[in-house]
Order: sequence, then C-alpha cells, then structure tokens
Amino acid sequence: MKWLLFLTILVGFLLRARAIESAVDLLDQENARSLTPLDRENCFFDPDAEVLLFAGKDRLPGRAGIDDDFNGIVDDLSELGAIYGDDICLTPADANYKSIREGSLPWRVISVGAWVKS
Ligand SMILES: [Ca+2]
Ligand SMILES: [Ca+2]
Repeated sequence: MKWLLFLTILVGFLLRARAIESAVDLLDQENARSLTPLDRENCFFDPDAEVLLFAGKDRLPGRAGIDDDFNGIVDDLSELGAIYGDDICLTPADANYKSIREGSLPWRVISVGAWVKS
C-alpha cells in the first residue's frame, strides 16, 4: 500500500507543479511583463517610487461595462482594482510604466516603494 500512497503524492505534486506553471504563464501574458528576472545588481529599492494601478487591456477601470462598485456610475475611476477585473499594478521597473503614466488610460497611485533601475 505504500507504493499507492507514494504514487498518489507524486501525481498530486506533478499536477500542482503544472497548474502553478500555467498560472505564471497566464500572468506574464496578461500583464505583458518581462520574463527576465529583476537584475538586482542594477536596481535599487526606492521608497518613494510610485506603484500604479491602471485600467488594463479593456482600457476601463474594473470590468468594462459593469458598475463594479455599485455607485450608479459605470466604469468610473473608483472601480480601479475591482475583483475579477483586468486592472494591473505597474512599478517603474515595468517597460510600459512611463507610457501608461503619461497616457490617457485611467490609473492611480496605490502605494509607494518599489524596485527601480539604477
Ligand atoms: Ca479594466
Ligand atoms: Ca461605479
């Protein structure tokens, strides 16, 4: 019976590893972030760096066309970061941080402190 327990644990481990790998792949595709690990030798932690939350692929706060926060206004700024939405966080280390910040898509600062390039 030990072999059955071992086999069950092994199959469970392999399935979980595959699920985690798939989730990471999905996040990287949706966020359009670099797969390259942070180069810690050429970066430093800036306690004043602003972390942005922006509208995501649908270009609208929260979920497009839905009043996510039930305030009677569809897709208003207060919906940024709504659950099940596609809004994402960006730090200065993200390639599109500056263009999003200077562009017309809805965004707001949600925290400060992030890794930035030297
Ligand atoms: Ca959105
Ligand atoms: Ca709303």
